[in-house]
Amino acid sequence: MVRTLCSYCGVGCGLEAVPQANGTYKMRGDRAHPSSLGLVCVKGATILESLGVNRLTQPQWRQKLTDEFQMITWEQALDILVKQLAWVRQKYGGDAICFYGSGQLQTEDYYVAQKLAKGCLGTNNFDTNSRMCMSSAVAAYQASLGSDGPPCCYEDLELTDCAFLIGTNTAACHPIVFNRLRQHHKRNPQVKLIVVDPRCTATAEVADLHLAIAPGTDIDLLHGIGHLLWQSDSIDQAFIHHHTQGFTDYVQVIQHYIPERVAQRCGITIDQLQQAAQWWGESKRVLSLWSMGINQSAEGTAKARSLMDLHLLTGQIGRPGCGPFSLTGQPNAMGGRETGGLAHLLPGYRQIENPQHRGEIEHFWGLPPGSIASKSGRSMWEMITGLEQNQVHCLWIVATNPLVSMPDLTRVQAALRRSPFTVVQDAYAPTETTEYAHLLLPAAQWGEKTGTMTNSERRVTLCPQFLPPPGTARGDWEIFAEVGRRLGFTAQFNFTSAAEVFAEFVQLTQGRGCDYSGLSHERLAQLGPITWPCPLGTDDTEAVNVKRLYLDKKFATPDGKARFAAIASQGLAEPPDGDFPFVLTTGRYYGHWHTQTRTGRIAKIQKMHPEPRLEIHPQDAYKLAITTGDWVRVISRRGQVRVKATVGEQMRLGTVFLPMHWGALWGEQMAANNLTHPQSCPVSRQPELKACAVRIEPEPADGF
Ligand SMILES: Nc1nc2c(c(=O)[nH]1)N[C@H]1C(S)=C(S)[C@@H](COP(=O)(O)OP(=O)(O)OC[C@H]3O[C@@H](n4cnc5c(=O)[nH]c(N)nc54)[C@H](O)[C@@H]3O)O[C@H]1N2
Ligand SMILES: Nc1nc2c(c(=O)[nH]1)N[C@H]1C(S)=C(S)[C@@H](COP(=O)(O)OP(=O)(O)OC[C@H]3O[C@@H](n4cnc5c(=O)[nH]c(N)nc54)[C@H](O)[C@@H]3O)O[C@H]1N2
Ligand code: SF4
Ligand SMILES: [Mo]
Repeated sequence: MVRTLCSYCGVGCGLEAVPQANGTYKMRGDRAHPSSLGLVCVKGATILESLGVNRLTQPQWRQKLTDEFQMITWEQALDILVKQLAWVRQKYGGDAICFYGSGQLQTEDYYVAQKLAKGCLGTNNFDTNSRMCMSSAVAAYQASLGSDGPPCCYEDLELTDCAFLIGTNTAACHPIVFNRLRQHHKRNPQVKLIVVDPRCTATAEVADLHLAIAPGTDIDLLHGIGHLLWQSDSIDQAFIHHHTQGFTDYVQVIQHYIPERVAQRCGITIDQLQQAAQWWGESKRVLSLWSMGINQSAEGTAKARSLMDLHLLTGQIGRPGCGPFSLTGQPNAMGGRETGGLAHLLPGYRQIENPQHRGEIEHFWGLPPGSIASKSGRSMWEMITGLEQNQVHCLWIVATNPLVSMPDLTRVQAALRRSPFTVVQDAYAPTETTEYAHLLLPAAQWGEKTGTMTNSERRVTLCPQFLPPPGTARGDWEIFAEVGRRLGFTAQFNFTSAAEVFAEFVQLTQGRGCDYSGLSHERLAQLGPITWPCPLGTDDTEAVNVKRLYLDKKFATPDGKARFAAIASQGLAEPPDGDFPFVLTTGRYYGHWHTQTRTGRIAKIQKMHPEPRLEIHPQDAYKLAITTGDWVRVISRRGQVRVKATVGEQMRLGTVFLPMHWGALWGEQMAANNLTHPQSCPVSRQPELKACAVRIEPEPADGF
């Protein structure tokens, strides 16, 4: 039996792969895994079915996008790639090379990629889909608490007396977190569950209070709650005095958020607002959970910081059962942050633009001073604009499917068509993105390679290989290391196992907030999953598994005090108007995973969600003469989608919803991102994937 981790969502449930008599494996929940206690959802339960179909098994190459792919050997593929990298670097400089990665890479993959890109190739253009996912949370933790790193743990789900869920459909997207919280809520009738979401989701359905706010009005709501807490003196003066800075400026802002105005802007009643504030004020332990409804916004960092403000105002942090807790989307987006997997980061929560941090890393990597470029690299969208302006000459895409998941797909398609050289390193083919590649590299995925992943509660789990990779597929870190050696950096990339890679990475975290230095593959195999911080020398019994950060109320800022943010609300980047009167919001279904490369061919899941539907309120549908099952056309300033409608009260008036899971391979004009725009949060550079203005037209069934 092999103990491992589910490689879908950031809950990070433990799995056991049990060998069967016929040589196959069966998956079941691992009861010994502290994060999930044996529970799994439909995705974890069917994970093995995702591994066999549509795999990319051999490198392929073509000179032009209009040519057919030719099968080639690894030797030929590496030769083409290394020559191209060396040539581009020499002719245009490192900045013309971009890597676009994913929170689905393992820690070892991430680390070797950082060393290759930022260290050896001298380009900080290594960004990932986490830019569209967690970067607002990262920026908010840094600014408010002094460092990235969620301060809470899953045990807090069972200790809270008021759970405040904002911009998260936890029941569908983090099912086992939701399951734990829901059990606690059911068993303890005094425990309050507040859900803030424009839609009445499966999560909102079981809430004691559902605040169906207008999209983009979160800051109004949060400041409105802050205002009421401050007015009624339900604040923790001692905590504010000893452990925070910026309270006066915060009050300057929230004093204007009077209940009448807030209720009107958010589209809720004053009673609902007061109820939320009252429960927050009365509760001893308020735990807030959030994900994309907060992060994917042109004011995403300000939204997340305004939520943290409420925790600082009431001293609801640094104790069991309370705190601001971001739910990480992908299985190893956390490991990605800790290895420096965004364009402004270096390993160990270091910053590119800090000369001391660069120096430390250069020295450790055995590279001359100045090897790491001094400016942050291109964010995900700046890679697209770089292609548009002929500044990007090599784009290497790994473990992500941007031709479905990025905003404004028409523009992304046009940019990729101009790309002189695009490498796609993926486990599957075809995907919407392989259609735009010159070179395809087959990657071994979870179960076919050994590595570690870190979940939302900072728990690191070893995922050992137990299956052979298909065809000639190789582990991602092995591919990066081989390229590094061929570029002449033999000493830097002489790793012979994932355990060696991990052992090197953890040294760079020693003494840092995210201290992994007491961890090794061996220790994880022996003791099972362990949370960070785990400094070198931590003994096996007590200190291993630190559950919460900031219990001493010393934050990671220079003076140890947390920072209030005092930021006024702005609202949506593209508000509805006469031509585009609806707000489209986008998100996920329970069964499917992102762009369906993994879940799209699993019969059970297909049956659950056979097609995308536009969800619309009955009154809006009535005006447009639409009933459930009718075809509709959804049109934004950038593109169109043609899908069937589902009419239902779960939607707010004036807001419609589309899932993000369907790309061009499933049919023409199905992708939600044909409609979305790339306007982003100025701090986190995360795009507002949760809202754009659209109009809706009924469509004859035979269409087009
Ligand atoms: N089944 C499934 N689970 C997944 C994934 C998957 O693909 N499928 N992906 C994983 C990943 S990477 C991620 S990032 C997470 C995402 O997890 P979630 O963030 O929970 O999922 P979403 O459906 O994207 O969006 C959450 C909710 O935000 C609401 N929302 C929209 N606009 C606003 C707003 O202005 N304010 C507020 N308060 N709410 C708003 C939407 O109505 C939606 O219900 O899920 C992870 N888990
Ligand atoms: N409109 C809208 N758009 C969104 C969102 C939204 O809510 N609304 N959410 C955004 C968010 S939060 C996210 S996280 C992104 C997700 O978007 P993507 O990252 O594009 O989605 P995935 O389908 O998970 O793509 C992962 C790819 O990696 C491949 N893969 C799997 N395992 C491995 C491996 O081990 N190695 C390699 N090399 N490849 C592997 C898979 O085959 C697949 O092609 O979408 C973003 N886009
Ligand atoms: S909740 Fe997430 S980690 Fe757990 S089984 Fe489901 S998809 Fe996997
Ligand atoms: Mo995500």
